[in-house]
Amino acid sequence: MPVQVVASEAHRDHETMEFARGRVAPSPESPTRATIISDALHVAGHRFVEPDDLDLDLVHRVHSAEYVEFLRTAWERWIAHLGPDAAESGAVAFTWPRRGELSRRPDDVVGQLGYHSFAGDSPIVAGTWAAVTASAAIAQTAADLVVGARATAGSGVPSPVYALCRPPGHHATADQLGGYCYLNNSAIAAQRLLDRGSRRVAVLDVDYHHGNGTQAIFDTRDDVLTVSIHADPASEFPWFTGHADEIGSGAGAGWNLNLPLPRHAERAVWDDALDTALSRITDAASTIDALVVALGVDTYVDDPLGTFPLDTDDFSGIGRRVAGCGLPTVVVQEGGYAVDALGRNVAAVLDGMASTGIRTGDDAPR
Ligand code: OKP
Ligand code: ZN
Repeated sequence: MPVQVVASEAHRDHETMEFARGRVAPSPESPTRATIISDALHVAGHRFVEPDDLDLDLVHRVHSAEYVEFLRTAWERWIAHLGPDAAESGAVAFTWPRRGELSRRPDDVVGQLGYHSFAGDSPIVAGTWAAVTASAAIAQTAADLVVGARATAGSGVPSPVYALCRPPGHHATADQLGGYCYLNNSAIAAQRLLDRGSRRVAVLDVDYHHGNGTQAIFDTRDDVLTVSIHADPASEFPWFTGHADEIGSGAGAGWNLNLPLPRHAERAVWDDALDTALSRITDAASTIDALVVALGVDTYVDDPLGTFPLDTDDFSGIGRRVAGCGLPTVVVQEGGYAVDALGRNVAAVLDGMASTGIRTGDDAPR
């Protein structure tokens, strides 16, 4: 059964360099990633849809206005401040606020880059604003399509909608970029589902890395359950959060679940974590009525950034098990850097989801 895929070409000119593993090199978060996924999903016969215009009010419900304005203007301010030679690196920070000290927002773009980032791996280049707003618009549109399908599906569960987001978003907090993420597409999808009538949404983050941004954005809220399965931050990016004792705070206490796993965890261990995550989401007491899957496939055995052992069949299994929740679902693309396998791994997840026989009112047998 074909799945609706929301995609756009507007990410193309967001292409960055990264200082990592001892050298400056093209970022693994490349335009090619989206092309490879798109090609595989075209071949699989899925239905492509262009995103609607981005609703900036929606973005402001999960990001600060000054951060969004910073993202919009940082590139031109960087070049104006440092001259055309500064184009080569892209706009990137090398000074960050110090722990435990007051951190006032600076006036100059160089200082604001430190204020609005937590990692130096995500430069802002000429094409960044167009790319990040298109990526967020894709998440927004996918949520709208799921809501629209639910309205027409009657008692049936609508088919999942896939948001081919690039760059990814789950590391971006309300006012900081990092980990190749600028706007938090998964949080934007979750907020959209709430704004369109969901009472409580779960975000299930299966990327290899902790979804720190999504956790932070919804930390004090009980209308979004955030769940993340990831490599233990004691030895993996994003390093400082993602531990099991982070459960949310204030009204949000009990509404965050972290399932950190050791590097090189076995498939059975990962599977158990998914069971734990899905039980928490489908627990009647959770009253979840819609799901966002933050889909990183950097858990793949050959991923250059990961150490987990999942293979392409495991990804269809994930799709099947997630669909077994029976919830209206938006799948938002996060990481995945083994470009040769990226297309088939994403296609496998959608295939697994679509094979469970859950139908909308439209295509249900009558
Ligand atoms: C993004 B996503 C710096 C390395 C930084 C960042 C990894 C970001 C992963 N030396 N690497 O969760 O797939
Ligand atoms: Zn990742």
